[in-house]
Amino acid sequence: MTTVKYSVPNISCMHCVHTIQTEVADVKGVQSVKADQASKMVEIVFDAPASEDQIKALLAEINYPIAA
Ligand SMILES: [Cu+2]
Repeated sequence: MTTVKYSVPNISCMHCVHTIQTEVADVKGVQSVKADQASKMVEIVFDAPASEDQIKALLAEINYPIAA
């Protein structure tokens, strides 16, 4: 099990939080997703077959790219 924490500057409201949590939770292997509006951070716990590259690509695709 791997836990990652990303800064996602595009989080601006509860709708963003909901979208991120729903989309990332759909990835096979993802155990939990916690997006936080105040800190603009997303914490994700996952296992194979999910990968960090896949999660990063998905976030970019739904318009919530991770801060460089
Ligand atoms: Cu929003």
